[in-house]
Amino acid sequence: MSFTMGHRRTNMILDFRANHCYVDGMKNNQAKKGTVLSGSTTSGDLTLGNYIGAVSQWTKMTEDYDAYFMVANLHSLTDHQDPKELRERTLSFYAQYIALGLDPAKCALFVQSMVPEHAELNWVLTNITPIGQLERMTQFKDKSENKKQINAGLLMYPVLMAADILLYRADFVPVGQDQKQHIELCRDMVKYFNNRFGDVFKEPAPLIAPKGAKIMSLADPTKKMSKSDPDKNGMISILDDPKVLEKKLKRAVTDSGTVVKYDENSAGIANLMTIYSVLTGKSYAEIEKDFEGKMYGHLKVGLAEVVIETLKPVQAKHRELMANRDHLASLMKQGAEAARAKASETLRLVYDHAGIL
Ligand code: ATP
Ligand code: LTN
Repeated sequence: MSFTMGHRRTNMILDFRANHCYVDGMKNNQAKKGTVLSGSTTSGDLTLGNYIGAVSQWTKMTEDYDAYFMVANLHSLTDHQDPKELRERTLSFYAQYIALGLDPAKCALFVQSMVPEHAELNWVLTNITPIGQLERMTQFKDKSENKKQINAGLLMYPVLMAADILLYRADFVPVGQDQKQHIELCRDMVKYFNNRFGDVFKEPAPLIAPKGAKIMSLADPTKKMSKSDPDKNGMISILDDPKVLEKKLKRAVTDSGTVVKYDENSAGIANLMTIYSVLTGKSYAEIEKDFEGKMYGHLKVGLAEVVIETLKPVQAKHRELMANRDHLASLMKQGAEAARAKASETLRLVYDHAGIL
C-alpha cells in the first residue's frame, strides 16, 4: 500500500488503533465485504484534519472494501468559486489524495463532475425529497444564516450527496459527525424512492469517526479545523510551507498554563497533544513524559518538527504528481471510467423504474 507517511518514517507511523480508528471496529463487528463511498468538497486545500479524520481512514478501507472516493467539486459550487482556481484546485486535490496515500489502483478515485450520472440522479432524487426536510438540515441552517441571498444549491446540497452515495449503492459512508444528518436523510430518500418506484436502493450506514479523530482549529480550539476557514492561521494545510507551519504552530492558541498534560478541558493543548499522538503513535502519557519539566512552547516546537517531517514526503509526492499533468489526467480518466461502470448501471435501473426513456 502506498501509505507514504508510514513508509518514510518508521518512528512516525500513523497509528489510529487505540482511540482513533473506527475502521478496525467495523471490521471486527462485521467481516463482510461491502461498498464504501466518501468524498470531500474542494473548498480549499486538504487540512491535517481531513487527513486524520478522513483520508487516512479511507486508505485503510481500500484493502477490504469495494471503495469509491471522490473529489466533490460540484458540491463546492454552493460557495463562490473562481473558475480558474477551482479548475486548478480540483487537479491539486486529486493529487493531494494520492500524495496522502490513497492508491488509485486500489479504489475508484475520481472527480465527481467527470461522472455525469451524479447530476442526473440528483435530479431524480430532487423530485422525491420534501423541501421541509431539506430546510431542517443543520448545515443548511448554519450556512444560510446571515446570508442575504441563499442559492437553491445550498438547500439541495444533501440531495446531490445522496446521489453520490446511492449511485454506487454504498453500504458504508465514512464521514464526520457533522455529516450524519445528511446520511440519515439519504436513508429516508431510499425509502421514498423504493416506495414510489420499487426496490432499487438499500439504506447506507454512516461510519462516524470517533471523537479523538476530530482535529480542532489552531486559532480557536473550540472550533473544528476546516479547509474553508477564512482564518488560515487555524488550519494546517497539507501543502503549507515548513516556515508557515512553524509559525502557525508556535502561535497556536492555548490556555495560560505551562505544564504539558492532557486535559480535555484545556482544548488548545489537548488538540496539540492529539495531533502529536496521532502522528507519532505515542500515547498521551509518553508525550507528557517526553515534555516533563518543559513548557507549552517546547511542545509547539516539537510538534512543528513532527508535522513538517510528516508532510515532507506528502508535499514531494504532490509536486511530482502536479509536474506530470498527463499522468494525472490519465489517472482521473481511469478513475472516472471505473466509477461510471457502476454509476451508469444504477442510473439505468433508476430510469427503468421511474419510466424515464
Ligand atoms: P469545509 O471547510 O468546506 O466544510 P472541511 O475541512 O470541514 O471542509 P469536509 O470536506 O467537510 O472538510 O470533510 C471531508 C472529510 O474530512 C469529512 O469526512 C470530515 O469528517 C473530515 N474532516 C474535516 N475536518 C476535520 C477535522 N478537523 N478533524 C477530523 N476530520 C475532519
Ligand atoms: N459533504 C461532505 C462531502 C461529500 C460526501 C459525499 C461525503 C460530498 N458527497 C458523499 C460522503 C458521501 C463533507 O464531508 N463535507
